[in-house]
Amino acid sequence: MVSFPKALLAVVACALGVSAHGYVDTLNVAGTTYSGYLPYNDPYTTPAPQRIERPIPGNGPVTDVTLLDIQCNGSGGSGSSPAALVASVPAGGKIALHWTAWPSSHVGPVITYLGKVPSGDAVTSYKPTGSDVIWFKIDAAGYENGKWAATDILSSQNSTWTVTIPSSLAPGQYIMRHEIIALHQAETYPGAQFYMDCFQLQVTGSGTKTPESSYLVSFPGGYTSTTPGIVFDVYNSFTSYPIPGPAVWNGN
Ligand SMILES: *[C@@H]1O[C@H](CO)[C@@H](O)[C@H](O)[C@H]1NC(C)=O
Ligand SMILES: *[C@@H]1O[C@H](CO)[C@@H](O)[C@H](O)[C@H]1NC(C)=O
Ligand SMILES: [Cu+2]
Repeated sequence: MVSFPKALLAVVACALGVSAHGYVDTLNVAGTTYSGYLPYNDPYTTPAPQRIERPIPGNGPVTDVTLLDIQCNGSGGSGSSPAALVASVPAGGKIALHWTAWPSSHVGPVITYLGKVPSGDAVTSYKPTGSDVIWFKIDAAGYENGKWAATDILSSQNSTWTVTIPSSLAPGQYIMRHEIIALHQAETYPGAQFYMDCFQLQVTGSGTKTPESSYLVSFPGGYTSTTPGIVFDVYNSFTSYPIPGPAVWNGN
């Protein structure tokens, strides 16, 4: 039997078409189920379904970390458009995100950020610019005990990733940026594939905290071609993986 290098197999799997990648198709926010934005249905449905998720052009990745599309996808470098709806979640509440079929070749981390909407703006109209330093990490998993978060762990959890809104978080409107970084072609830059979905949240409760500036990044800006973990060779031996971006904010 002919054997192919694993890297080549991953490229072939990716070229097989739309079914090869993924996005969040459904999510549960503190007990209420919502559909994600469905890129192959919503644009063709009249009237257009109202979502809590900002539109994405398809199920493919962004690979250029300098584009505004690295925030929430969008298309053509212009970034995301706001969605009509907002989901309510109490500080301390859970959000379970279900991904469509995810190829086992697409190993990598699963990372979730929140971005606070500036006072005076509404999440249903706010378009963060590339210099808005608002994004902080609330959850991140990479490679632990020989398992990758985006493949081994996600598939063992019914393709569902659950994040907890920090219980100390101050109420207000936030954009939640949930992403998988697929590393199967990340030996050079550009190569890592960024699959992100952004959801509009109203956080309720009596929290009083927001992270200090050392936890905050902009997108673009939060990742560069030289950020550890953006270039990474998953086909050579390694024992750990540096998850890109700022430290996870622990709520203090
Ligand atoms: C992200 O954007 C790119 C380029 O605009 C597009 O090809 C791709 O399908 C999008 N990915 C997702 C997950 O929507
Ligand atoms: C897996 O997730 C889907 C989507 O949320 C859900 O409809 C299904 O019931 C789940 N299956 C199990 C076994 O939990
Ligand atoms: Cu792919």
